Amino acid sequence: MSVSDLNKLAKNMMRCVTVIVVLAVLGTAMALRPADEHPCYRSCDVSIPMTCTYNWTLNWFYTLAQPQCGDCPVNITDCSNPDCFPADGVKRPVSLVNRVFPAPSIQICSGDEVIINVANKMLNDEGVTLHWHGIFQNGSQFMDGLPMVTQCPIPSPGNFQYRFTPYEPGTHWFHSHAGLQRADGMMGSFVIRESSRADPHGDLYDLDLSENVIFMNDWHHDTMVNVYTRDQWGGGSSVASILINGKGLPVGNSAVHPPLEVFNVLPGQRYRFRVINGASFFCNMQFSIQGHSMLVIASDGGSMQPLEVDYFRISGGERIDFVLSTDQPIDNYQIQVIGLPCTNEQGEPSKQIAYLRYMGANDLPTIDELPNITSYGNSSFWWQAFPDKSFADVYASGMEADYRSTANAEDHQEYIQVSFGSHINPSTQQPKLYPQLNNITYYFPTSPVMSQFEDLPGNIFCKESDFAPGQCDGDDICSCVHTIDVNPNEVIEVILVNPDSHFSVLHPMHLHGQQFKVVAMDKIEGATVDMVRELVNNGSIVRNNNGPRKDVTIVPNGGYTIFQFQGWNPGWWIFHCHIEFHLEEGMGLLFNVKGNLPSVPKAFPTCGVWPPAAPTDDEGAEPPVSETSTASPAGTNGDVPCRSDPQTGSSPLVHLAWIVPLTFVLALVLGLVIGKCVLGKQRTGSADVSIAMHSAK
Ligand SMILES: *[C@@H]1O[C@H](CO)[C@@H](O)[C@H](O)[C@H]1NC(C)=O
Ligand SMILES: *[C@@H]1O[C@H](CO)[C@@H](O)[C@H](O)[C@H]1NC(C)=O
Ligand SMILES: *[C@@H]1O[C@H](CO)[C@@H](O)[C@H](O)[C@H]1NC(C)=O
Ligand SMILES: *[C@@H]1O[C@H](CO)[C@@H](O)[C@H](O)[C@H]1NC(C)=O
Ligand SMILES: *[C@@H]1O[C@H](CO)[C@@H](O)[C@H](O)[C@H]1NC(C)=O
Ligand SMILES: *[C@@H]1O[C@H](CO)[C@@H](O)[C@H](O)[C@H]1NC(C)=O
Ligand SMILES: *[C@@H]1O[C@H](CO)[C@@H](O)[C@H](O)[C@H]1NC(C)=O
Ligand SMILES: [Cu+2]
Repeated sequence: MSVSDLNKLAKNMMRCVTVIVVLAVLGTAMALRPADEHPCYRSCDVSIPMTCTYNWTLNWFYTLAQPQCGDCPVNITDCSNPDCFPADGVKRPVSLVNRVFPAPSIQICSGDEVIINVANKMLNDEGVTLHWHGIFQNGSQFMDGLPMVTQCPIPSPGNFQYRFTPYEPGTHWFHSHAGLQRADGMMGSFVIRESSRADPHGDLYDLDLSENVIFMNDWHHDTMVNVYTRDQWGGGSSVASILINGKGLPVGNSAVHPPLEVFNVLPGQRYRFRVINGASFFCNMQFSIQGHSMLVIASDGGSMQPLEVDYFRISGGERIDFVLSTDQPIDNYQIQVIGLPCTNEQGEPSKQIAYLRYMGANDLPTIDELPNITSYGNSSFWWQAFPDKSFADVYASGMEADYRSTANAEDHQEYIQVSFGSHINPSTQQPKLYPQLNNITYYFPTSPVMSQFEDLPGNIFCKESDFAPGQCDGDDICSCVHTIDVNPNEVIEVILVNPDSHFSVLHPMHLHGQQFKVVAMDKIEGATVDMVRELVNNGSIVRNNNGPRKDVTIVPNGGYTIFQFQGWNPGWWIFHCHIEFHLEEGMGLLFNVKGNLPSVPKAFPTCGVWPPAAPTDDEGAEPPVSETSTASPAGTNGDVPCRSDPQTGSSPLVHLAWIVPLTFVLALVLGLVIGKCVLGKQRTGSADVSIAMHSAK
């Protein structure tokens, strides 16, 4: 052996020692990992796909339950007792997953298999389905969780297993899609991470922690069925308050002080925050943080060109991810949320605050009532998400120049009027406003159309063209299982028109099964379908082919929104308003994307009417071609380990849940390194990088 060989060997030995030391440190940390973090919450830089199992029980429960809540909210300590849900300090029944709100968060890496075992134990025999909002279900179409479209409601008592492998990174969420249950608490966050190498914004943030999810929702002091029936037949409804991660102060009751949500941060870091608006009412929300600007990097899982803003507006169903630099003086800062245009019982905009607390700041102040929060801008423009940015800035901001479609090569255009139609209510003989699409009230089929198509009479389906012009514009209500066919892989351009400029309601429209690309959006004087058609046809509307990829979009009240998607994912995918009453009253339709569906899972539950309806000629829709297809897409991440990891902090042990699989991988790396050491071969720098992998900045 030459001297230089000896030097190499010594260097290699040093590397081996370093790896062993790192493994020892990680092993210790692993032993300290809190038991309540799911093992699937981990760094996705070195990711071997995992199977992530969650056992969930769905129950009716109660805010400030006894004995769980003890003296809460009088004694704040008691409010953090296990199973205590203080909400905004007002007692009411709630329907929850595992008795927590928001529901347990799912935090996985792209390509993990997710298994959710659901036990429905709702006492009043309510059927349930859970929908995974933002997840395409490509290859697992039957898991979309839509009652009477993809599955039968899970009976109570009853069990169902959701099983799918999602590849779409981003901030997503899940919620009951049956009846009005979501508003009573059955919802939570679903975060899919990818390796920082795969994330186009991976170098813009240092920390991406499970605790930095901000789940917001409107909150009512009664069950949603009571709120709804009162609205329909008793008169009036309002939003009592807003919750941030299930916490908040009530309005107008300074005697009650339930705890507010606190996000603890270290100075000098760049945190990725993930905001979800889980609203059930028409509660767009304005979001801002005192003293801080935010760098918006993604919405609904689609990456955007980074956009620095002081505040943003987010509608029900939407998600916005931003990077927060903790570069301000050490202090407590209010995170301020105000509902647009949802108002509380006092007729004021609903609002809430949480705290951003720098480590080392003074104790949080106790406040008796919520501060006044300014709602910025002219209410005519509340549909704009980023009002201090020009429309062109935002809608030119998608990261992919083209989302699986060629520029402007729309094979197929559909105009959809999103509006309230005035029709005679058959039970009162009085005119009433019905939320509709193309003047049609959607109703759900009587058996799941995807798994029991042959059990459905063909005459329940319809298309807009089945009606004479004006037929659905009068006293009578047109209603059916409204469908629009999409041919395999065709690009479809949807032009949404909302003529209701006289209502302040902004409908957040959500598509299941894929993302779309928003290419244009504006408010115009006297918007009608005919007028927008003329503008489209005479070339006055400029489409933006770099529009963001999203799964929820607002339609301005008195305006239009244009989006495109491609029929690459076969299935029956609902497109609906995310305001809960509006969907239940019929503001939805099904896109029937033709193509080969996987075969129906063995022994999949069935349901329907009895006696069965006599089969009629199929007027509205074609049965999907059924073909066995079990292939799942190959993972694209996890093949190259080793690089600075923005997802994990160095200090709080809470964030070390990823260590189990990581240790396994590092053990493999160690094996390799030792092998190389023993063989005396020179290595390149890659082993060093793996050591640097979790170093926090
Ligand atoms: C879920 O429940 C099954 C059956 O009771 C049990 O075997 C499994 O360990 C549970 N898994 C988790 C993650 O709790
Ligand atoms: C609050 O409750 C905790 C435990 O239930 C108790 O130890 C503490 O003394 C109480 N604090 C006050 C101010 O009563
Ligand atoms: C909010 O504004 C109103 C009217 O401008 C004022 O009366 C009230 O005191 C303010 N509340 C707070 C908490 O500042
Ligand atoms: C808000 O904008 C509308 C439409 O441009 C305009 O008519 C109205 O005057 C504005 N209101 C205020 C208070 O500026
Ligand atoms: C739908 O309503 C609009 C007006 O809101 C009307 O112009 C149109 O003819 C209606 N369509 C049908 C099919 O009734
Ligand atoms: C397109 O149609 C609109 C509405 O009729 C009209 O105002 C506009 O001038 C037309 N533009 C062109 C380029 O023809
Ligand atoms: C959908 O799944 C199929 C089959 O598993 C796969 O080939 C295809 O790439 C997937 N499509 C997308 C867009 O992920
Ligand atoms: Cu709506």
